[in-house]
Amino acid sequence: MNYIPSEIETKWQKFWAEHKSFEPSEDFTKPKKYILSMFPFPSGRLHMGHVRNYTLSDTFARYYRQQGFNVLHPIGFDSFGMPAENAAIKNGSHPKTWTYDNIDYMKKEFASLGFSFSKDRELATSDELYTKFEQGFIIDMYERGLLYRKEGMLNWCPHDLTVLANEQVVDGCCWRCDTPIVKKEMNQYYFKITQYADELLEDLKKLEGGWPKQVLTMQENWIGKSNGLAFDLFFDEESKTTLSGEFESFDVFTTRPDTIYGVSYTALAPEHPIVTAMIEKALLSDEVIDQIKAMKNSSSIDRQKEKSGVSLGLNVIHPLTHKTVPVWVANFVLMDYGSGAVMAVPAHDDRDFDFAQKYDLPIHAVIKPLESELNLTKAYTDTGIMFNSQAFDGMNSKEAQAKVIEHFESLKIGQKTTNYKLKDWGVSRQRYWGAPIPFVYCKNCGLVMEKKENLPIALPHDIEITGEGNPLEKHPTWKHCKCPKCEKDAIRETDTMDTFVESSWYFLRFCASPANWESEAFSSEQIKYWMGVDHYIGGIEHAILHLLYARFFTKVFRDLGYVNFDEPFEKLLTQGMVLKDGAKMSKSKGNTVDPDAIILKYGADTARLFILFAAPPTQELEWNDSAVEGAYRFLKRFADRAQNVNKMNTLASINHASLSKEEKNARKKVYEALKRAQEVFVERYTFNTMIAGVMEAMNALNEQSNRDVWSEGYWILTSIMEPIIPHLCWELSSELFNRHNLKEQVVLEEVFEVDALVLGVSINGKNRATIEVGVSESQETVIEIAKAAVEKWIEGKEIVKSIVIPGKLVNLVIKG
Ligand code: ANZ
Ligand code: ZN
Repeated sequence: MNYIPSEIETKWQKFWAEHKSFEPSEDFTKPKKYILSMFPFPSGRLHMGHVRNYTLSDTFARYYRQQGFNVLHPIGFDSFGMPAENAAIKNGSHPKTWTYDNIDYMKKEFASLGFSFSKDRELATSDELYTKFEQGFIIDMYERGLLYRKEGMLNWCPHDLTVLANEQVVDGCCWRCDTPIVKKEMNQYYFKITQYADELLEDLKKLEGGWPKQVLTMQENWIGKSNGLAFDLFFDEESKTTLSGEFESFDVFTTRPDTIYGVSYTALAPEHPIVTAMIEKALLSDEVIDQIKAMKNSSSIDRQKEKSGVSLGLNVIHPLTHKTVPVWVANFVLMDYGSGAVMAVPAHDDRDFDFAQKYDLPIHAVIKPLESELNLTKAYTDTGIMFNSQAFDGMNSKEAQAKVIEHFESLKIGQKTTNYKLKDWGVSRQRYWGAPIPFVYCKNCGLVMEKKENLPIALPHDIEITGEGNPLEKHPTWKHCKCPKCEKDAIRETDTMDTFVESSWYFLRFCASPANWESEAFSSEQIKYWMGVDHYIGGIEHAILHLLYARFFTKVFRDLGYVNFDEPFEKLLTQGMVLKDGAKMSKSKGNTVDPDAIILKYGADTARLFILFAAPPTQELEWNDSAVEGAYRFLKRFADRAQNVNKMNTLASINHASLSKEEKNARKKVYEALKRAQEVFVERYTFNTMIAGVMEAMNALNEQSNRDVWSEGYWILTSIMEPIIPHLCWELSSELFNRHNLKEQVVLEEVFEVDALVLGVSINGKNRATIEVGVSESQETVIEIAKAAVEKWIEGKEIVKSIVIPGKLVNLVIKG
C-alpha cells in the first residue's frame, strides 16, 4: 500500500463522524471504562501539551473499546475565565464570540488528530445550560451551610483587578500575570472546604497506588494538618491598664509544647485585633504605626524572607513560670493561621532565632542533643533531652509533648488542638466572563438566593469591557431585579464564580446522555454506572487546586445525595511536559511546534506515534524532528508490508511445530508484543516499550516469508497499534480483514514453548562446550550427547561420575 496519510486520515475521520463511532451505550449491564483527560481552556489553538494529553487518553479509550468495554471518553471546554476578557480589551472581540470561535477551531483540530471523543456529550462550561445546573448546586450548598458570605482580607491582583484564592497566589504573586498581590478588605463568598479538611486528608489513603505519590504528598501538605497546644497568654497588670481593660489575653498555637520553658518573647501578626485596636486608640507612636503598616503592605514573599518587627511595649505572664514575657509584632506571623499569634522560642525555632538575633531578644535553651553539646550558633530544632524545664527535666522532648499538653489541660489553661493550613475557598470574582453567583440583595429580606426555577441567571450580552472594574457592576440594567422572596426591587450579585467551580464537577456532567441532557445535570443511575473515572489524565500543574476542589465537590455531592462514592478519580496519570531544546515549549521562548503543521506534513498518526514512542507518559518529552521523521518512515514501511498479507476474515490456524526456526521466532515476537501491550495498559503505561515490541516483531516477520505467519502477525500487530495510529490501522484492517481484527486478541501460549535447551558441558568443573538437546530427551541421551561434544578431552580417560543439572549443565568427572 502506498501510504498517503492525508487521504487515509480524512477518509476515516469522516467515517467516524458519520457513523458516530465513539458514542457510549446506555446499556448499563456492560462492563465500562470511563477515560477522561483534563479538558482544555479554549485559548485558540492546541499546543503539543494538549496533543500529548489527548493522545494518551485516546489510546486508553481505543484500547478498552477493543477489549469489549463500553467506553466513555468525553471532551469539553473550560471556557469561562479571564483570557476571554483580556482578548476583549486587546482587540475588541466579545468574550463570548472569542470563546466559541476558539472552541470551533479546536474541535476541528481534535477531529484532525483522530481523537475518539463522544460527540453527544461535548460541552462548554460557559453554556447557559451548564450555568443553570451549576447555580442549582450552589443554591443546594448554600442551604447546607457550605457556602457563606463574609468580609475578609483578600488577595487582590492589581493587574487583573480581581480577588484570587490562596491557591492562586504563587510566591506572593498572581498565578496568571505574576504581579505581586496586595491585601484588600472585601465581601466575598466562600465554600466551606475546611469542613472536609480531615476527610480530604484521610481519603488520600484510598488513592494510594492509583495516584502518583508526589500528588498525594502535595495534597497532604496543602491541607497541612498540625497537632499541638493552644493556650491563652494573659497580660500583666500594667499592660491591661495600658489597654484600658479591653484585652485580657490572646491565644497562641504551638506544635512544640515541649519548648514551653524556652519562650522568650511572643509575637502578634500585624493584622491582629490587639494591634489594630492599639493603632486606633493612638497607643503607639507614629513611627511604630508606620512600621506596622509597611509590614501589612509588603507581599507575602517578602514577609517570609526578611524578618521585621517592633515591640508593642506590652508584657504577658508565662503560664508556667509566671515570669513576664515581652509582646512584639512580627511580619512572619500570619493572621490567617492558628490564632495569628505565637509563643516564640528562639533557641529551638529558626524564624524565632533570626528575629531574636536581629532585635537582641533573649534566647533560652531548654532542649539539648542526646550525645553532643548544644551549639547555639543557630536554633536547635531537633528532639533531645529537656532541661531548665522544671518537672520535665531529663525527659525525651518528643515524649514530653503529650505530657506538657496533659499538664496544661489538667490546670485548665490550654488544650490539645489541630490546625489546618487549608483555608475556605473564596469563589467571588469581580469579572464578567464567569458564572453569576445566584444571589440577590433586598432591602427587606437581606441576602436572598434565587429560586431554582429562575435559573440560569445568565450573563447579559451587551457589555462594555475596559479592563477596569466589574463590567456587570457597571451594566445599566442587569443588576436590577425583583427580590425572589418579597418581589420588591432588589439588586443582583455582580460577582461571578471562580472558574475552578466549573471544573469541579464537569466529570459528573459527562455521565448524562442525550436522553436527559437538557432536563437534568445527570441521573443517579448514570453516575452509579460510569463513576469513578477509571483513568484521569492531565498535567501535574493541577496536582493541588483542581484535584482538591473536585474531590471536595464529590464529597459535598455525596452528602447532598447526588453521588454514592467518596473519590472521583481512581487512577491518575500526570503527563510530563513537552520540551524543545531542553526548555518547556512556550510562545514566549519561541520554541513551540505547531500541531497543525506537523499534521499537514506527516499526518496525525505520525504525530501520535512520535509522542508515545519518544518517552513514557510521565516523563518529559523532548521534541525531536528526526525522530518524527523516523516515526513517519516506520508507518510507511508498516503500510508497505500489507503486500505480504492474505485477505481474511478470521485468524488462520498454523501448525506451529512444522515451522522453521525463523517462522517460529516471528510468531513468538508477535505474541510477545501482544502480551506486552496487555501489560502496558494495566501497569505502567509505557507505550514506548509496547511500540518497541511491535517494531521488533516487524523485524522478525521480515526475516521469514511464510505468508500465513505474515498474515497472522499483521492481523495482531495492526490491532495492537490501532489505539496509537488509528487511521492507518483502520485502513489496513478494513482492506485486509474487514475490520474483524479490531477487537480483543488472545495470546497463543504454544508459541512460547521452547523445544530445545542449551546446556553447558564441563569436565571436572571446567567449562568445555555447549550442546543443544530436545526438551524431552532422557538423561542418558543427554549424557551421550555431552560426551560426544567433549570427545577430545575425555579420550582414553575414565569417567567416574556424570552429573546432569536440568536445564543448565552436564558435569563429567574424569580420572587422570
Ligand atoms: C513555638 C515553637 C517552638 C514553634 C519551636 C515551633 C518550633 P505548623 O507546623 O506549620 O503548624 N505558628 C503558629 N501560628 C502561626 C502563625 N499564625 N504565623 C506564623 N507562625 C505560626 O507550625 C506551627 C508553628 O508555627 C507553631 O509552633 C508556631 O511556632 C508557629 F521550637 O510555637 B511554634
Ligand atoms: Zn425581599
